[in-house]
Parts: sequence; structure tokens; C-alpha cells
Amino acid sequence: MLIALTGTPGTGKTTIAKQLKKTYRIIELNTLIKQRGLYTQVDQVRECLVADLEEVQRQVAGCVQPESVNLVEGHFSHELSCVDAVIVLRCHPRVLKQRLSARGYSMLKIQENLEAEVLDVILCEACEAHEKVYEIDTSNNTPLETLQQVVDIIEALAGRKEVPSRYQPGGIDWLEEIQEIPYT
Ligand code: DAT
Repeated sequence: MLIALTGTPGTGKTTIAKQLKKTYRIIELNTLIKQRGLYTQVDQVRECLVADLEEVQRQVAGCVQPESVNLVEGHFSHELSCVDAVIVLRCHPRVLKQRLSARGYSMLKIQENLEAEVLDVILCEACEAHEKVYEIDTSNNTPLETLQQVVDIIEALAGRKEVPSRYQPGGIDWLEEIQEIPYT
């Protein structure tokens, strides 16, 4: 089984994946792309690599251990067709803005990521591509609480049990917050 752990940058994927590593097999997309050179361009404006999605998909499929729970972590892991389920981490734009500002992101990058979060971009993309999609609002959680919720979902999926209804997508609406996004 391969589960994608996705979300807008700053929602906590790396923090949670670091803990999940102790129990599960984790494929970190950013590391894989850098180490194996799986990109076609460097986006100078957004300061990021443009991944070669087809090649990433091929290499991820090659890393999966068939009998185990595997997770692939990264903000476009939900774009991989080989995943069986998707967990989307969410974060209230006000909290996300603080996290991204603390990282020293440019105003453009903060603006784009806040917009994406408010408009549910990753959740919508995930729901269009996959049947099993779950979301977790991390805004008022400690990282440990988020970890426990992610594990809840993984264990339900691994045990072929029903994933608790509180993780079903559609309960988050931050559209009003669009007015708060700083524009340059
Ligand atoms: P990402 O990999 O999605 O870009 P990150 O893990 O690098 O995100 O950064 C998330 C930051 O937010 C990190 O400093 C930890 C902090 N954080 C606070 N509360 C959190 C929570 N409930 N879950 C995950 N991270 C949280």
C-alpha cells in the first residue's frame, strides 16, 4: 500500500514524516528528486525545482515495498497515480502565514501558498485524481496530535477498516480569509 502525505508547504508534512519514519517506510519526494536529478528545470522566481513527474512516478513505484505500508511525502505526492490513498494536511491561512514568514519565504511565495490553501487547491486536485482522500486540520494541533491523527488514518487503511468520518474531506472552509492575504 502506498499513501501520499501532501499539503501546501508549511502544513507540516516534513515534521510528521520525520516521526512516521520510525514505524513506516517513507519516500521523501524532495530528497528523491534532488538526489536522483529528477527535474527538468529550476524555477528561479519560486526558488524550487520543476520535477519530471513521469520519471518521479517510475522511481517512486520502484521504491515501494509491496507487503508494507509505504508513504510518499511531498506537496505534489497526490499527483502520483500509483498512490492508493491521500492524506492532505491543512492549516488555517493565518497560522500558515506565520510559519511561511518564519521560513523567510518571499512575499510572492507566501501569497501563492496562502491562496492555494484558502482555495483548497491540493485537496481538490487529490479528490479529482483519487477515491480515498482524507484531510486533517493541523491549525490548533501540536505536531504530536497531528502525528496521532495521521497514524489513525494509516492504521484504518492498513487494517481495511473504515477511516473515521472526521477525516472525510469537505469540512474546511477558509474562503473568507482570502481578504487577509497580503498582495504585493
Ligand atoms: P512542510 O513539510 O509541509 O512544508 P514543515 O514540517 O517543514 O512543513 O513545517 C511545519 C512547521 O510547523 C514546523 O516548524 C512545525 C510546525 N508545526 C506546528 N504545529 C504543527 C502541527 N500540528 N503539525 C505539523 N507541524 C506543525
